Amino acid sequence: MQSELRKQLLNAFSNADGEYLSGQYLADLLGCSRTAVWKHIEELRKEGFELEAVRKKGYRIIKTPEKVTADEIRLGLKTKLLGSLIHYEETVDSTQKIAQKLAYKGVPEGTVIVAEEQLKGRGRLARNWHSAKSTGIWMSIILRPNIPIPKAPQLTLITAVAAVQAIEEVSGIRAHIKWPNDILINGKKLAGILTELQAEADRIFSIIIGIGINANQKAEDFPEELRSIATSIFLEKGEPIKRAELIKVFLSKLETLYLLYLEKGFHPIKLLWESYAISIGKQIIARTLSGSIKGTALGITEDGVLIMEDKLGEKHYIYSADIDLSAD
Ligand code: BT5
Repeated sequence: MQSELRKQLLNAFSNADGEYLSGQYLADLLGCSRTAVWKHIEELRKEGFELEAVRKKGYRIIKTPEKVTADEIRLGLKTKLLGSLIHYEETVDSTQKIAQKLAYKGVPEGTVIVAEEQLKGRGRLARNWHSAKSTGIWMSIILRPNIPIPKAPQLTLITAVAAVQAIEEVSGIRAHIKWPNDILINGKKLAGILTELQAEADRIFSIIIGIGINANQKAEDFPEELRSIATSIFLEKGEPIKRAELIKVFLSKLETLYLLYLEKGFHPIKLLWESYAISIGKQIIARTLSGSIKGTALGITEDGVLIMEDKLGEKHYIYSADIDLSAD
């Protein structure tokens, strides 16, 4: 966790927009000594920030590290709710696991857990999520919406819209959503979402949204078995992106959509979601835990449930499944 002082210091640097800030100015702003300011500056340098110190002028940030530390995300973050607390670790088993523990402890809504590397990143149904070091975004977000339990899967669709919007803004790449939780580009998986619930009786305690976005992987960073089905922004665009930048834009998009959802319900999200979806109108196979259904994807309901029609004209409502788009 980061200190309040560090947050203020980084806010000051992001507001200064590359201008120098004097040691005295920062000391007054933070209500601490100039030596304490200097200590914080040294900490930032250890994290990989390059700070220039010029006599009589002060400090300015000239380069930020290609890391996803709390400080790096905090610098210029425009959200109010998401990222109010940022928990960063270099290596974890799974950010979801840490989020579960923190959520039980009662950390504030909007707490973000992010890591450079996951050793046991997980997908749905206990599948693995490959999370190589410092290549992608491996992150969990704790939310506490006051909604009935059956509506919780809507958060997956909201997150997917935010991810597509953020990826497009940062990289120029227009990805698509495959219901419910896949972000695809040219048929390959660029990102995945895992929404987990902590609930008791009929009350949601917290919803933990996990998102993995492949950012800067080269082909050889993926294990053999994923190379034909996974891709990264780097592989699609030919140049790397700053992961912290993508996180900031993503959190900001997610916050806007989440607040819209709390105020107006799922309908406005549904319309956005449909504009990014690829499965609609196509022949698909939905593999559910109780068997497979083949048919045409007609769309989603006002609640985000997938509607399919089989060849006998019978409609099916799919709450949870893996979708195969390659059915004929
Ligand atoms: C997902 O599951 O797509 C959800 C992925 C969520 C990952 C995030 S990272 C932060 C947070 N912490 C965690 O531990 N998890 C979340 P699913 O729809 O079940 O897809 C899993 C399948 O995607 C695997 O069986 C592989 O086929 C494939 N896959 C695994 N790693 C991948 C990667 N890095 N890129 C693309 N595909 C991958």
